[in-house]
Parts: sequence; C-alpha cells; structure tokens
Amino acid sequence: MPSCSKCSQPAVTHIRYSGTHLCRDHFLRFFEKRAKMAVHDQGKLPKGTIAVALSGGKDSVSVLHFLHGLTAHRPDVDLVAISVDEGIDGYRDSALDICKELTDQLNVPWHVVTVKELGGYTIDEFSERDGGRAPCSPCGVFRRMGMNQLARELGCSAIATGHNLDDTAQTILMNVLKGDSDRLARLAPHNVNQPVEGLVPRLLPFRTIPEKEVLLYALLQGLPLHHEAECPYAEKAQRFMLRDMLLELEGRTPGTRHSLLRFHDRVKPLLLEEMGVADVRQCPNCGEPTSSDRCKACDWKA
Ligand code: Q46
Ligand code: ZN
Ligand code: ZN
Repeated sequence: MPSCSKCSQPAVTHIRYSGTHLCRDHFLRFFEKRAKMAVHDQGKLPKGTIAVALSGGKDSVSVLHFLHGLTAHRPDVDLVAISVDEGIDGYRDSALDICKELTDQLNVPWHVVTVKELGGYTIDEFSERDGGRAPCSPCGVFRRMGMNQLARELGCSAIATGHNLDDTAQTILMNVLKGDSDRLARLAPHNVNQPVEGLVPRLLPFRTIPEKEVLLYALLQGLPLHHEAECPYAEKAQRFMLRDMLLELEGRTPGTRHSLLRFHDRVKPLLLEEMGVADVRQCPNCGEPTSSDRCKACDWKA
C-alpha cells in the first residue's frame, strides 16, 4: 500500500471515488467529518435522550461508538441503546452478546424487545406461516415498530441508526423499482426538528459513507462486532440482489451510490410537497402511526 496522500504515514485504504490513499489518522478524520456533517444536515443532535438502534453488526456498533464520542462533552444529551430480537435461530443470539459487551463497555443503558412480543410470532415462525418465504417484510415492519415503540416509551428525541451509503442507495433503488413514491417521500433521514406525531425521527450519521469504510472504521477502533454469516434469509431477499447489482454498477461507474442519494435528496422535498405529511394517522387497532387504515404490523398479526 503506498503512503498517505496527506502525510508520509503508510496508507490503510484507497478511496477510489476520490482517488486518495489515507493513513489511519487521516481516514478516521475523513470518516468522522462526513458523519458530523450528516448529523448537521439532518438538523443537528437534539437535546435529551437519543436512542441508538443496536444490532451488533459493524454499522450499529460503529454508530454507537461515534455518537458516544460526539456526546462525551454534551451534558444535555444521553444515549440509550435499543435492539429488536427478531427470533432468527442461530443468527441473532450471538449478535445480542456483542450488544451486551459494547453497552457494558461504554456504560450505555440497553433495552431489547422481541418480535414475538410485538407480533405474536418469531420471524422464523412468520416464515413458516408464509410457506418458507423470506420473512423480510414482517421483519422490517416489526423492527421499525419495535424501535419506534421503545424509543417513544423511553422519551427519546431521535433514533440513530447505522445505515451506510450502500444500505441507503439500496433502499432508494428498491422503492424506485416498486414505484413506491409514498415510501420514497417518507424515507429516513428525517429532520429531527420537524417530528411527525407518534414517529420518533431517524438520524443516519453514516448515510454518505460506503459500507466498506464503516467496516474499516469498526476494525480500526477495535470494536466488538458480530462476524457471523449473514441472516439465513438474506439469500432470498430482494435487497441482497440489489446490493450485488449496485456494487457491480459502482465498480463500472464509481459514484453511482452517491448519485442515487443526491437524486433522492432532490426528489424527496418535491414528493413531500405533493403528498403532504399530514395524512399520517393512528392505527385504530394498536395506536401506532400509519398512512393507511390499518398499520402493516396489524396486517401481519391478523
Ligand atoms: S434480518 Fe430480516 Fe434482513 Fe433477515 S429476515 Fe430479511 S430483513 S434478511 S436485513
Ligand atoms: Zn495521513
Ligand atoms: Zn396497528
């Protein structure tokens, strides 16, 4: 590896889309600068308690570590970690051990809710009920619901998640392909200063940072992280097909993921203006916010 483009130290990485080689210190500075800028662009860190969605993977342990450092001198901000245990045999348990280890290390309170408590079935059971199909729809629905409920009960002003550039670009593309302009308009990040009734706004500090760089950050910081293979349902999930597609496109045309993000940033305000945010109402069944007559979680429970 050649030396750093900014100093004489050996480089630890090559940032292809900017054409620079960076040493450990310059990489960490470059990484945190973009994460701070994303927080700033999303309305700055709100006062009070911020929930950090923690799964034990590289993204979530990194975002907890980053925010722990960022709030160390902010007596007006507290962190709390929240996790949803989906009930996926052989996959989630070891990840929860990592969550325990890191929250103990950082002295951050940690709360867990299970999909079984929320929806009456584990994600494995939802898959069985659905003829063995990938249970990603109920998984996403109950994860969002669990995070929102926990954060609301804990009085949190925002939920920070570790979503990186690759995740964000995949979600945008997935909703474009489904033609779901409603979801596109409501996708996180939200402006933490303009919350929607019943919905705790999402903060995505790493949304402009590629997945590979988040992994490097976690490794360079020596964070405990879940190395298990992917979720056993990942192979069947559309998201993972899009991940491979996007990586191929990125290989041919570096900057593709950033372009998708910029596209969404420009289109989102236009969609919101056209649809309005006011039609979020309470589900008559469970009281959770929804844009339809009944929320998706209640549909799955039925
Ligand atoms: S955890 Fe859940 Fe993912 Fe597994 S069941 Fe699908 S959505 S693949 S990110
Ligand atoms: Zn350097
Ligand atoms: Zn409901």
